[in-house]
Amino acid sequence: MIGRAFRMKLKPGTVEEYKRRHDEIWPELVDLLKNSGIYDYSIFLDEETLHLFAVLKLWPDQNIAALPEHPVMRRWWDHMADLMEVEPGNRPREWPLVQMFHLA
Ligand code: RM4
Repeated sequence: MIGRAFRMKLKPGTVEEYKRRHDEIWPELVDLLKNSGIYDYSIFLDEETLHLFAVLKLWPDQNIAALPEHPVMRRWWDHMADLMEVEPGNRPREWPLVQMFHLA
């Protein structure tokens, strides 16, 4: 198993809408993420700081590096940009997280 984790950040007052949009995630985005080699993907919220912690498990032949170029990914990022801290071009700001422990 290959793991990857990173932090993102919500804008104030967006928690419910962020959850709602992910509850209605587009089927074509689910297909894209799975076809990119992600087989398990969770996002956790720290309600105090509005930091989001994304934790991914990847197949060895994963290709998530290509995701930022994909039109569906870009459309989703445009769709989410009003809720999240983003870079120019609407990719969410991401801060890498370092794994300190793993129990399997
Ligand atoms: C997040 C953000 C991430 C995406 C997930 C599904 O809010 O847009 O980039 O991987 O949604």
